[in-house]
Parts: sequence; C-alpha cells; structure tokens
Amino acid sequence: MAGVQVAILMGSSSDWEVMQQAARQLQDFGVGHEARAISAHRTPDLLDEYVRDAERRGVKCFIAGAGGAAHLAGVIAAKTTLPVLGVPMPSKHLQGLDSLLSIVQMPKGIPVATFAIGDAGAANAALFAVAMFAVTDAELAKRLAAFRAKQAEAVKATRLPGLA
Ligand code: RP5
Repeated sequence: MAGVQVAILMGSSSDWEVMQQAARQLQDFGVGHEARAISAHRTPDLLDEYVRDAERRGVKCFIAGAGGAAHLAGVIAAKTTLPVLGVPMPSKHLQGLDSLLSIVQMPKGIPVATFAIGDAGAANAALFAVAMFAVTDAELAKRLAAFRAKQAEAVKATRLPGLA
C-alpha cells in the first residue's frame, strides 16, 4: 500500500527502540508509514498540527506509543475520528503498568485500542492495522494469512531440548 497509511507517533525518541517493532512489521507487509516523536505535553501545538495534516494527507490510522502518564494516544483520539492504536511503553519505575492504565482507561466516547506493554504491543498494533486494511485489500489479506501460516509452522516444528 503506497503512500503513508499509518502514522506511528511516540512521546519521546527514547520510545523508538520499542516502537520500531511497529515500523518493521508494517515494512514487512509493504504498508506505507512514517514515524515521528511528538509529545502530547512537551509539544502540544505540534501534535495538533501533525494530526490535522496527517488527516489531510490521507493517513488512515495512528499508532501511538507513550510511557508514564501516557496521554498521547488519548489526545490524538480526541482530535481525530481515525482509529488510534495505543502502545504502552515499559517505564522505569512502574514497568509500564502506569502507561498501560493511562492508555487503556479512556473515558466513554473517545476510544483508544490498547495493546500489550512493549515490543509485543508495538508489533501487534501494526498487525492490527494490517488486519484492518486487509478487510478491503485482498492482496494484503493473503500476506496476512501467509504470515499466520508461517508462524504456525514454526511452532509445530519446535523441538524442546532434553532435560538439563
Ligand atoms: C513519555 O515519557 C514518553 O513517551 C516516554 O516513554 C517517557 C520518557 O520520556 P523521556 O524522558 O525519555 O523523553 O512522554
């Protein structure tokens, strides 16, 4: 899918190590995306401009990763009706539980789809975006089915080591 379909945002460049899992997954599926560090509290005006511009450019969903009092996904969701997929970052003091609760506990009316803390959440947010696009894109649906089949084969081929 050409053009930027998915905007990956994160509150800080320190989130990139985790959030690149989302970018990698989208790249593997050939889904156009871009990634930016924009903070809801440090650069609120820039976030506002970015979301408006992304909508104008035809972006179809946002993946937002943030940690601590993680309001990035919720603020994006407040500014757009496009789907927002939130990824809680592991945090120093509370290991990401703060991020998870901040993102998942959106009050009624402004939804944010929330994924697992860390790498799995970032990758799964991208896979979820792929699944959404695959509803109307047969080629992408085929690639997603092949990805699942390959994953299943890897599990079936697993042989556990003997007793230590
Ligand atoms: C959040 O604060 C960011 O999303 C990040 O997870 C966390 C720490 O940011 P830095 O202090 O590393 O910039 O806003």
